[in-house]
Amino acid sequence: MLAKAFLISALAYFLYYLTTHVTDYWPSPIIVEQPRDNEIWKTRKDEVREVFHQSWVDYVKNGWGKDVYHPVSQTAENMGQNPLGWIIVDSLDTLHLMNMSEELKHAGDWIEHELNYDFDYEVNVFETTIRMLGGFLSAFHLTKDNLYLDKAVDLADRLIGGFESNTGIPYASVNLKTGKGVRSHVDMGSSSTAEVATLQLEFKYLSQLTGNSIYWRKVENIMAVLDSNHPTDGLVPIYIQPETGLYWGKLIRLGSRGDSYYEYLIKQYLQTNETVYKEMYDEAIQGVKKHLVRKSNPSRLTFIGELPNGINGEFSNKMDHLVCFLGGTLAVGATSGLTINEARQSDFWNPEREYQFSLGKELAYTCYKMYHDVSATGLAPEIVVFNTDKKVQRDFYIKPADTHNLQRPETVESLFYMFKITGDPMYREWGYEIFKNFVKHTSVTSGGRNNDVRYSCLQDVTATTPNYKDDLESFWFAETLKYLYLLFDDDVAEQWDLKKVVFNTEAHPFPRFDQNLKFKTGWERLKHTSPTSS
Ligand code: DMJ
Repeated sequence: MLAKAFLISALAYFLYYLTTHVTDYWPSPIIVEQPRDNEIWKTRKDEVREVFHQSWVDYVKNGWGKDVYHPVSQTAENMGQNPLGWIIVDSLDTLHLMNMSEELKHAGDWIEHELNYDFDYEVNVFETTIRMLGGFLSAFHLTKDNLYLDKAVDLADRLIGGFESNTGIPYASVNLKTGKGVRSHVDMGSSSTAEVATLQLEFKYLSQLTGNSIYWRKVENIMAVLDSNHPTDGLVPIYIQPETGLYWGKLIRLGSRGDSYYEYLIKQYLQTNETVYKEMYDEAIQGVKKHLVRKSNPSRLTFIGELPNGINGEFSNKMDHLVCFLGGTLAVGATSGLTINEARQSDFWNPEREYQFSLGKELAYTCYKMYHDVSATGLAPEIVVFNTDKKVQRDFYIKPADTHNLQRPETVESLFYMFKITGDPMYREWGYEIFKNFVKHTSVTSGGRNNDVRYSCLQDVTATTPNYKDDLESFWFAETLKYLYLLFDDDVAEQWDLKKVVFNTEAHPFPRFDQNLKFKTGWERLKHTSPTSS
């Protein structure tokens, strides 16, 4: 027994001696260092930056200054006779976020010396507002460079002519030189509801910056006219007539032409704290719950369908990828930009907010599945149709005309919000999976002028061989890569913090106005008498 104890202590001493005295001669054990979580996400964030950089360098080399770029053929053109800065202005704040200072300077110089909106050309009021005006305003917010504010004012003064209808509901387009509004050439001249109700953050911020009330008054009037239609359960048809201010047609959906009406209700509230918009939003979300939410079979994925013939018409199981903005918007609306734990402890927390938050979570999952379940690429198509038939064992199918992927942001946008609000790393993992699939299937690596790596929209996410669309949307730079970068980012600067900023629908961050509101809503909701529509 004694001998055994002696042997054990001798061995222990021997080992101790070896490790403390002869380490130089002893091979050190191979310790595989597991990268800490934040290192993994820093690496992944850098991967997003690298993809942005490759895409950007290719655009600079082969399409610089042009509004429309084709990354496969590496050709480019403008939409009109002169450039609008479509890609450059939309990308300013992402260049700033990713610390690409040389590229940002290059962009700023081009804007200063080459960009002039004084030409005879009709632009879409909404697209030009969210991308160009929004791009200038967030660039000003981040850099405080007056160049961007001056450009914003010049552009806004041209766009505002498009609001001069009988009712103040903007026409679809406006001539940049004359400031004259132009009715849509289709849909009986009506404008899209989402388009006229997605100008408010931009024009209100401009009023707040300049002290000029005109921008604010014009856009809040639109909200008053829309609300005076008394939409049933807060759900609005997707067209509106500028001359009468009445909704046109019956189609209700949260996809194309309807989407950001709902988004800007809550975002106007987040921006200015004006309760009238929160009231309208809550009403609309109640309407969504009552009329549009369904579960798929077999997995019971929550989805949002459409009502082609209005509230009392039949239900359609179709859901645009565009609807995927809603998950994140519901979450940030419910918590007002706080984390879920902070929000649940606040005085404002209530069952309605809890419902909105949980619906947001369910939708974010559904939208992730719209990527994950497409086996050929792991990328979502433009539109899916959900299955609610108990006999069919497939949650959704894709019609042949809807198989394309425009590298849209809505799903990764929602994952960004869900992660910031819940802190659950699962959302980052989902985002990374989607990012890797974008890299794998939308990168173009062969041919072209310089053989550079670049990224393109796809024709068909169900095809196993690359099927490029040869287009690059400016929101690839402005939104998709920005939200992915922010999703993986652990040190978000204040200028990007959800408690301090609200993102416009094109992912341009504007400050939330706290106490220093220069203007206030000047209209009140009217009592409902009878529903109106043309
Ligand atoms: C963007 O221009 C905006 O996010 C808009 O609200 C919807 N469509 C695109 C992105 O898909």
